[in-house]
Amino acid sequence: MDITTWKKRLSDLPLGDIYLYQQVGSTNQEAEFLIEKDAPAFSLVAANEQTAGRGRHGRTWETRAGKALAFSWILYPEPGWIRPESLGKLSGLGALAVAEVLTDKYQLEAEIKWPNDVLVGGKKVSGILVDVHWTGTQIKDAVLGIGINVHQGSVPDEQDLHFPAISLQELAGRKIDRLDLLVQILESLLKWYPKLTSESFTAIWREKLAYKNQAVILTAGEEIIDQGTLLGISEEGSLILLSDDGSERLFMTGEIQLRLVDRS
Ligand code: BT5
Repeated sequence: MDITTWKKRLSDLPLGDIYLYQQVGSTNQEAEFLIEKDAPAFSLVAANEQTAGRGRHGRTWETRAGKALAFSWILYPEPGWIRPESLGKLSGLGALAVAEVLTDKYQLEAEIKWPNDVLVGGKKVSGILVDVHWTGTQIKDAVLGIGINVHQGSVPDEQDLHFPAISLQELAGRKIDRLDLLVQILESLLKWYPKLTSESFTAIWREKLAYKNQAVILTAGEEIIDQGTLLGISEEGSLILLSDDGSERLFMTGEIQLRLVDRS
């Protein structure tokens, strides 16, 4: 990562401050430190390598040097798009921006595996991690972290994965420029963020939802929470499941993991 070139190009976008690192523990963690030092809204934190990249619920996310994109976007409640009831949509925002770019710019059929993964051909190419910080019952800030496997060699060894993964380069069959990809995704984030509470946002998110009308299992850790047919996403971003007992249920992001039922 040539920090000078990256900074110059990224400065054309309406972001806050731009923080670029050759190596950090986690860009989401770094964003938290920068928020404490009053980093402005829409600041970007990106790294060439993460040594302690974070997934959800204490899991890890691998970002090998020079192979992937790992970045975090700093958001504050003003000017009013993030509210407690729209927080469930922030993972969707990240996933939607990545999926939209993969489809529009790289001609790939990208799908969103609720709540936070982007899949192509059933394999994970990107993961999203949203960290929200509160002051009492008020949202103080939110950090939207996005990791994307870009080049060959970015995908962790199979034994370290719970779910099959792939790189964008393997999918696209051509060389990918990480800076172009980052700019494209930021443009999509900037476009969709003001529409977070609009119906058009939910509509396109639903359109890109993986496993629609398929049999799925919802788990939390080792525990099966529910099983049924995935119907869609509610206006607030909850998953709608037609449970096998016939009732329709809503699930908020929380600890929940989703997988297809293997009918083979
Ligand atoms: C995620 O968690 O998918 C969220 C990943 C978010 C990463 C970004 S990078 C920038 C920002 N800074 C951070 O520190 N994090 C964010 P989850 O659904 O919990 O998936 C984690 C699981 O994915 C792990 O337990 C591994 O099995 C697998 N995994 C780890 N690294 C991977 C990779 N590079 N590609 C695909 N799967 C991976």
